[in-house]
This record gives sequence, structure tokens and C-alpha cells, in this order.
Amino acid sequence: MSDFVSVASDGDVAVVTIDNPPVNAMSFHVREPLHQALAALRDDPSVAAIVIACAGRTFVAGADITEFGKPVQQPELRAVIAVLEAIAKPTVAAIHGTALGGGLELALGCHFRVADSKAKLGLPEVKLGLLPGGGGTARLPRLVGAEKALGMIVSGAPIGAAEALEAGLVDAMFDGDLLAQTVRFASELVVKGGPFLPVRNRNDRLGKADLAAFDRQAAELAKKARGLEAPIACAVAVRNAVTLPFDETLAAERELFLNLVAGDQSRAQRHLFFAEREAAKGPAKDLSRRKIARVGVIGAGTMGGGIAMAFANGGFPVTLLETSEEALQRGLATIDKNYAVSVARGSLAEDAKRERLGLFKGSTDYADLADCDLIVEAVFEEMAVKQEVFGRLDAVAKPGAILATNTSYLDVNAIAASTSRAQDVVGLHFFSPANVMKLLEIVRAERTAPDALATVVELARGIGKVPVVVGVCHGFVGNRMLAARGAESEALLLEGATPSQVDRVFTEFGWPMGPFQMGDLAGLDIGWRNRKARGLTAVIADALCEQGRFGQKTGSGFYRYENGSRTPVPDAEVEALIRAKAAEKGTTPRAIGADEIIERTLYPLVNEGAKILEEGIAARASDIDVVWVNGYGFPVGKGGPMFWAGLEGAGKIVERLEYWHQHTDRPIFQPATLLRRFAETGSWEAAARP
Ligand code: T1G
Repeated sequence: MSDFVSVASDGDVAVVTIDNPPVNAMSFHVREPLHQALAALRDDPSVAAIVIACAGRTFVAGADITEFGKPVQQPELRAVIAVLEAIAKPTVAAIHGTALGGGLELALGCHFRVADSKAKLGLPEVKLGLLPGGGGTARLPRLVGAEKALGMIVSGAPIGAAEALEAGLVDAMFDGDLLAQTVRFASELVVKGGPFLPVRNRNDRLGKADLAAFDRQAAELAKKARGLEAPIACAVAVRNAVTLPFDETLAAERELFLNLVAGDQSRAQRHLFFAEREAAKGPAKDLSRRKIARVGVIGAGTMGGGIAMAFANGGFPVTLLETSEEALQRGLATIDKNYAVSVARGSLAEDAKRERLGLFKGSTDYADLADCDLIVEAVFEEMAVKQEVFGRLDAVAKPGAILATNTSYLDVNAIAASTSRAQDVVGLHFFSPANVMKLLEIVRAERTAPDALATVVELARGIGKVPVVVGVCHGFVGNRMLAARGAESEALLLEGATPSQVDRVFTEFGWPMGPFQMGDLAGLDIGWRNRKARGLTAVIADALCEQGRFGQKTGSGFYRYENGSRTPVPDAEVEALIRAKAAEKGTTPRAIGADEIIERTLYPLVNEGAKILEEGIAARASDIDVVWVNGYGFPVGKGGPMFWAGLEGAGKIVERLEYWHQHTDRPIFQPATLLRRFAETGSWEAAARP
């Protein structure tokens, strides 16, 4: 056999075990021996049934994503499944862990599937800009029906074993020794006798498909695609299962798959898949980790409450500290309400809510933080306030406790300097709402100890965050680049663009919303306060704030929001204000095209990313992509600003930045040296080589 596929016999049941750590991906070195083993077992008269199982922590978690974009090595997964499905003897997949993508498709090639009760099953290919390419779009609908299959494949979300059993995707669910019970399941099939119907021949669920309902569901899902091709292709492929013969469905699936896998969107999404994992590796794996048993959070406001929930959601006991009992109770009440909303939505069970709330301990006394292993402050964003808090923490925290600041911008070195333990200080920049947003910028200060850093990186993954280690500068990676992206916003308005025109260019690019809508959502008063603190002005945004137009929270900002609606309505008053401010500046409005808007917002975004790389604030370009996709809604189909720069053409970006630099002399348009090198070399890695 091979190191990756072995065969053992348990009576007349053959057990094929795949062993390809870490996730049993269906790599070529698995497909080839598996294909051979199945053919041999098919022809072996002593074998009455076949079980396919996996060693390690999971059943096959998919095709090997690293193989995409390279020449295909035969046998392909589809050929392996075809051999499997043609076997007349009963075949059973023993599923534990996560049977995903090509892994679930392999299992669909069996007559039966049995699952450990904690297993998950799904077809997440859409998250890679693909669709199931191993027959999943033809076989899954035959087991669970077209509409359930459509939802699973277009969302890419896995389902649990119990739901899979209920839906008909698995035939039995076990606890305990999965393999032994699967072998017994297979032996009983032998006794019962066949014939055993392959999935491809099961058409009864399809016959009941309500195509009109299916099309309505597909149309609803298409609205959320936001320019992504894969969700649309997934719906087409699943619909084919209802309307076409099996083999034609497979052929159509193959064509759709080949089109997607070669496209920029899938390349971008596969880039992000590996980029997130690369970023989460943080410092070297071999560093020791500090034990984190209890977390303290200072501040029970929006950020502090969200951060506390993020840790409680990860199972950590949390001590939540506020300055007064009234503020503390208000914060705890908000947390309770947030969990209640999740329960009402059905995304959290009532007992889970009680369990999580049971993890909270409220206090107004710093001394109560003495038993915390990690303490995160989320107090007012002012250096003096933060330094006072850290000074007090230095006095009460136990030795070795990690002291983290949630600052969005401030110098973590200066905060660390207000303690006697700078080696224990790190930044944990959560994004609001902290219990929801995935991104966590982990700020490595000059003296942050490597083991402290490694501890919080691993902890971040453990609570479901996407960690990116960043260096100290004003705004770290995300907010510093956000400032560059927004630097021209006022100029664009004064020169003739309208807020809705700029926002429309962004949404057509694939952003969930544009900068002006985003400002209204977050609250214009936040930027206004920051500008005043730094002696800066923004004539239009300041004027709006002076009129009390803070955005959605006040019913108007750059847009009007009627009767509490969140729908932005262009406001003639705002456009008149813009015209008046332009006249004061002697600026004559002109027509501004979409290209110019992109060049004056997204090109500076890329350029600032290049400067951040040059300064070592980010370790790699893909980290910056992870920040922007997970923290700011950069469209996944474009892979993040640094990946997109390659799609857009770095040479073109440099040329246009030079043009705007000549016309405005503004520093954000001065092309970074590393961007020029990227234009010459074609990759950020090559550009960074001396
Ligand atoms: N191919 C190659 N490497 C993979 C991989 C895959 N499918 N899945 C994971 N890895 C690597 C990953 O890069 C990391 O490597 C290590 O395994 C641990 O992963 C034909 C076309 C299974 C839920 O999309 O969702 O099948 O960083 O850190 O958090 O229709 O991995 O250690 O060097 O994520 O425990 C469809 C992708 C593929 C599933 C485990 N399948 N994987 O999560 O570990 S396309 C997927 C995951 C396909 C067919 C189509 C997760 C996981 P390194 P990890 P984890």
C-alpha cells in the first residue's frame, strides 16, 4: 500500500484508512493509492463490504488546495469517486471531525455514511471562490433535496451530524468507537443483502423539487453575492441536478468548476485562506505559552463589553471592572441583552446564554484583577488615561500576567513605559463589535516578550479571532491605511463628487458600503473629536457635526435617515453645504469619474500598505490583506489591497500616484519605494528582497 492509505480486514469487511496529516486532504499521494485499493477490494472475492475511514483528527477535509492552479495529476478525485460508486458491495464512510469539500464528496460516493455525533459535514468550496468539483452538486441534492443542498453549497456552512442524519445525508450517528460501530454497520448490510443503490441513482428527492421555490431561494442568495461569481455558479450547478440527467450534471459542474478555479476571484480567496493561517502562526511555534485561566477586562462600555463577551464566548471566566457600580451594572445589562438577542435569533441556546453569563464577575475594585492572567483595558482613548490605568495594573496584577491595551491608535511603547513590566505589555486591538468582528490586531511593542506575544496569538485563534501581529505606529496597520484611503474624501466632494457617487463606486467595487455611509454608521462625532484633539479640520465633516449631524444615530449625517431607518437618503442640504464650502475655497466643481475616485482612495490605500511593509509594521503583504478583509470589509474576491494591487497592475498604480502627486503634492501620492519594486518584480516578496 502506501504511507497515506492502508487496508486492513475485519472479518469480511475491508477497512481503508487514509492518513495524510494534518487534515487528510485528498492530495495526489492519497488519490493514487486509494484508487488502486478500491479497485483491488472491488475485485477481491473475500471482501464483502468496504469501510473508508481516516486517521488523525478528521475525515478528509477536502481536496488539496495547494494543488489548484498546478497541472492535474491523475487520478483526479472524480475518477476515484467513480470507481468507488461503481462498487456493488456495500461501501460505508466513517466520518469524524470535519468532512468537507472533496472529503464529503468522497463520502457521497459511498452507499452509506455514518458519523460521529460531533462530526461536521459541508461543502465550503464557495469560500474559496469555487463550487464542489467532485460531484457534490449532483449527489448532495439527491440525498437532502435541492433546496437544502442549495443552502449548504451557496453558504458553504457545515452542518452537524444530527442535522445531517435528519436531512438524510448520513445514515447513522454514533458515539464512542466510530470504526468498530461502522464495521458492525457494514457487516449488518452484508447480512441484510443488497442491491445497494449508489447515490447517483437516487432520484426520488429530486422528483419532489419545487423549482419555483428553488429559483426564488436562488434569487435571494444571488442578491448577497456582491459581485462574487462562485455563489451564482453554485446555484446553477445545483439546479442542474434537478433538470439534467446525472452525467450531464457532472459535466456541467466540471465546466463551471474549471471556469472558477482559473479566475481571479478564486485565486484571491485561496490566497486569503493561506494568508489567514500564515498570519495566525505569529512567532515561532516552539515558544512556551503562558497559562491563561481568567481574563480581566477594564471598561464595560461598547468595546469593553464586547471584548468581555469575546472571551466568555471562548469559555474564559471574565472579571469585568468599571469605575462605578452604576456603570458596571449598565455594562452587564448590555451584555445580557446582547445574548438575549442571539437567543431570540436562534443562534444561541438558552442554556449556553446562562453558561456564558455565569462566567462574568463584576467589580469596581482593581484588587479583584489580582487573579487574572490576562487583563485587557478598554478605557477612554487618551494616553494619559491609559497610562494611569496601566500604572494601577502594575501595582495589582500578578507576576507574569499579560497586560493588554485595546487602543486603536496610541503608542503601545508609551503605555508599556508606565509599568515596571514592559515585557508583559501588548496591544489587543479589537474591532467593534468586538464579540462579532473576526480581526484582532496584536500590537507587538518594542519590549513585548516573545512568549507573551505567542500566548495572545494562540489565545486569539482559540476565541475564534483572526490574529495579525503588527508593529507600533499611529493606527497600526488598519487604521493607518484607513486614514490614507479617506485622505482625499473631502477634496473629492469639494471638487464635485457627491457622497452617494463615491459610495456607489465603492459598493460597485465590492465593499459592503462606501466611506460616507460608513462614517454615518460609525458616527461622524468620533472623527470630529479625534480631529479636534489633534488640531485637524475637515471642512465638510466638521460643518455637519457642528449642525449635530453625527450620522445614523442622529438621523442625519452625510445622508438623511428617515424615521429611524438605516437606509441612506441623499440630502440636498448636504450637497448645498458642499457647494457652499467649495465656493468658499474657490473650487469650481467638475465631473469626477469612477476611475479617479478609485485612484484617489484605493491607490493611496495600497501605497500606505507598501510603506507599512517597508517600515516593518507588518511582517508580510498577506497580513495586510488579512487585516483589510477581516476588519474593514475589503471584498474577498479581490484578495485584499495588496493582492488586488497585482490584479490592478502595480505599474499603473505607480503611474497614477505620480500623476496625482504632481497635481496635488500630497504625501499620500508619493509612491513607496517598495511599491515601485513590486511593479518591477511582480511580487511583494521579491520586492522586499535586497
Ligand atoms: N488543502 C490543503 N491544506 C489544508 C486544507 C486543504 N483542503 N485544509 C487545511 N489545510 C492546512 C492549513 O493550511 C494548515 O496548514 C493546516 O492544514 C491546518 O489547517 C474538489 C475543490 C479543516 C476546518 O475548504 O476549513 O475540496 O498552516 O489551521 O483550524 O470539490 O483547515 O499548518 O501549514 O485551518 O483545525 C474544500 C479547508 C477544499 C476546508 C481545520 N475544503 N480547511 O481547521 O486547522 S476545495 C475546505 C478548513 C475542495 C472539491 C473542492 C480547516 C479545517 P499549516 P487549519 P483548523
